[in-house]
Amino acid sequence: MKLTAAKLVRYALENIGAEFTFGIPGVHNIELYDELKSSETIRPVLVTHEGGAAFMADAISRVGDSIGVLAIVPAAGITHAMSGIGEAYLDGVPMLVISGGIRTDMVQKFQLHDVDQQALMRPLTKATYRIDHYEDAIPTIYEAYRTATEGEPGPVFIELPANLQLLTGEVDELPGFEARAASPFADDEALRQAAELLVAAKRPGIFVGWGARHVWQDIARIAEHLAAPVATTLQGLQAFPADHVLHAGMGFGRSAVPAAENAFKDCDAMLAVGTRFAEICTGSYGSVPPENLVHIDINPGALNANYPAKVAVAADARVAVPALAEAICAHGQPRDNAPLAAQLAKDRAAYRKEWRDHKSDGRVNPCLFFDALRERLDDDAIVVADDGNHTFLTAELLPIHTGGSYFSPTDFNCMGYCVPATIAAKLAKPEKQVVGIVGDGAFLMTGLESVTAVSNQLGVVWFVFNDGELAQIAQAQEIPYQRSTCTTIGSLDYEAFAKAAGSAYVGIETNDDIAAGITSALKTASENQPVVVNVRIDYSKKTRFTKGTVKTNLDRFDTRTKVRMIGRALYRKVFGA
Ligand SMILES: Cc1ncc(C[n+]2csc(CCOP(=O)(O)OP(=O)(O)O)c2C)c(N)n1
Ligand SMILES: [Mg+2]
Repeated sequence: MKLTAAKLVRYALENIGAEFTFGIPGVHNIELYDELKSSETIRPVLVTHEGGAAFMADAISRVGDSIGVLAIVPAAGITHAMSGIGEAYLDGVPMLVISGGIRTDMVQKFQLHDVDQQALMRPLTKATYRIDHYEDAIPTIYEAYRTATEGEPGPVFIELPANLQLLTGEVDELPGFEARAASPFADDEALRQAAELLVAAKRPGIFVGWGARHVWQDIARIAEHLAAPVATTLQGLQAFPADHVLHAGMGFGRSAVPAAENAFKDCDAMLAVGTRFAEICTGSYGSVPPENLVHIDINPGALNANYPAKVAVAADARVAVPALAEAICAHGQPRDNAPLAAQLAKDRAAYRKEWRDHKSDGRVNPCLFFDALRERLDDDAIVVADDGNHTFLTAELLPIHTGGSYFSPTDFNCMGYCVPATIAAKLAKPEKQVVGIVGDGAFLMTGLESVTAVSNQLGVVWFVFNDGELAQIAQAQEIPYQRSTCTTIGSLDYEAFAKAAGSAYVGIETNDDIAAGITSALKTASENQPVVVNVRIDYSKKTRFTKGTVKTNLDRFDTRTKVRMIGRALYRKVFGA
């Protein structure tokens, strides 16, 4: 039969269960868009900027039941989308990036969008492909999907030249998709050793990342049997529910909340699952796990990379952790959890009190804001943060409950993620509440994507933490430099912006406005209208994460550099910056 490659790609995307594509059409993918329009199972979503499209595809993969797919033009679409592709790459999120390609059947040079896309995409993806033959179109999409989803997931790039989309070519058959069976392998001997090491420890602790999000119940069994506190990474905030009594908080060292710092102080063995001990979750490597480390990760490259493990298991947590839980629970009786649970509860309450007591001088106290938000959110609400001080405030002060989701741009650390990601999360899970916590600087980057939420009638709420600064960086400048540079941002009239872009608007100016403001925003969103909430937040109290991590970075300098830095800061303090 003779078919266009656009039709073949649509067929393959339908077979792998893709539900949405994100992007902007152009002459190089116009045929693909026409095919997508005819699909009964795929919804092509138009965005305002391909950077937003990539963040959306990433969020679909994180919360949805299908893989996030980009349908974008070559070169310009690719370069715009790179930020979101990079985020998915470093955060281990599957994605299919499908761009058109210049015509391969023309002799003329200097075609529109003619750059080496394969070279652009190679460092940001697990694999890159170009479909040059009709019979390769379907198998290439299937192979790309397997590569994106197997092992440590990540984005994969497929270039589809315009001529193959437009013209028909001969294919013998339309193969169906068969998933490869996941490997049930987990090293039994290693798991036995891991169980012995953890059971023998006096004060074992557990540290879970994004890779552990499917096994929280097994982690809970292990924690309860061993009376071990459970700390999470930033990406792993949803990997263990904050309403469990043994939940300690984000991180485990000096950059962690007090409950976690105290609970892990004398930790003599650690079980780490689905984390790479990367920079953020270790507070710039200031949090060091004990020598008796059991490390389980699907990526063998993450094991023994930053910290040596006594027992290293390269396996999917879904295979290894249930087996480890069995092995641990077979050892003796469960320990008494009550003293640890009581200590954690006390530390948690004390930290919140410290925040609530903080005077916010006519602005909004972050803890009172998160108290009120938690009270009004459903347990299974989806919370998306951007990157900045607001991220760490969310991590420290908004408990993510059982069934809830939290995610934010972590290891690529790309500002501008939140607004597009909330839109996709709501598309994937229309029945759930979806809220974004976004810095005012990050909102300026992708806030116009709110237009996409309006045109798709998506009731999401963006709580814009309006402090007038790129605070996370301003804070990192103020102590060592005694001044800040290029971190005061231009002001935006949020009410006028919301009106212009078609969103509803709510202002939360002081603590007195918090309860009514959140209630009204959530109500409007439940009526399928997006809402911009201008939260005049008080940032005068720093997070534990910022304080701990700034200290760690200063400590790392050699004496000469320390003297120079301190000397400069003192001079500026005395004589002015
Ligand atoms: C694309 C991009 N540019 C710059 C940075 C560096 N950066 C990290 S946090 C931050 C400040 C973010 O400011 P805002 O969005 O207002 O959030 P706040 O820290 O004030 O809560 C900056 C500039 C980044 N992570 N990503
Ligand atoms: Mg800000």
